Amino acid sequence: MITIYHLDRSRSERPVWLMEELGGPYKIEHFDRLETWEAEPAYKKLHPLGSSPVISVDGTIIAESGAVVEYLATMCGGGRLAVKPGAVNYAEYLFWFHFAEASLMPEVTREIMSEAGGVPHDNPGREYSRQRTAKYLAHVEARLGEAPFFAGDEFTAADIMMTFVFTTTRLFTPLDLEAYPKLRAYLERIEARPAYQRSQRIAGPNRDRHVM
Ligand SMILES: N[C@@H](CCC(=O)N[C@@H](CS)C(=O)NCC(=O)O)C(=O)O
Repeated sequence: MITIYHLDRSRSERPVWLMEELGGPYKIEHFDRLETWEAEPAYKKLHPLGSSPVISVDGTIIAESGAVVEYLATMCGGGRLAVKPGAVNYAEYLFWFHFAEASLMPEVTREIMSEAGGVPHDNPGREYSRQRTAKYLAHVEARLGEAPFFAGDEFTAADIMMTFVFTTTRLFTPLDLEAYPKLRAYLERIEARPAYQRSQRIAGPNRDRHVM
């Protein structure tokens, strides 16, 4: 049995959405953040990293978004949300799947932390980070001009990795998407997906506490 330990307003939206795309089955346990935004102590005890997401699969604990999403995409639903080695778009799939947490999210998080810590906007580190983010967003925009989804013609787990950066994350920092029309159109397509909508009712920032 798969249990998703969902931390409020966090990356654990990803596995919930993935399992909704696949039609389950899974269980969910909800956890809150403290006023400092840290995860509540019970969440910290689930894994030594103390960060979201964390899932358990038949008693085995898995943390870190990429590992969690790759595990579920490969092991569940006949692997239909993972692109297989040898497929023509395998390299694109790998790139976007990993780019989300390895490159894009660290820059966006730096901006969130800088804002929260009152770092001046003209701080050199902050400016460097903003330049990198702009370069990354231009790359995202170019990709979405070539293909409807990050890995190509089909929706895959790479979309699940990428989307969180542009949705709930933006509650924490004002990432302006005005200059990225293809990205905005993509997000509209994503937000229209029934499974995404279900996952938001279950685990989104305005979740319906009566659902799961
Ligand atoms: N790269 C990690 C980042 C994990 C992470 O920082 N998660 C945040 C939530 S989105 C968190 O747990 N924050 C609360 C805390 O660290 O107490 C991943 O993708 O799993």
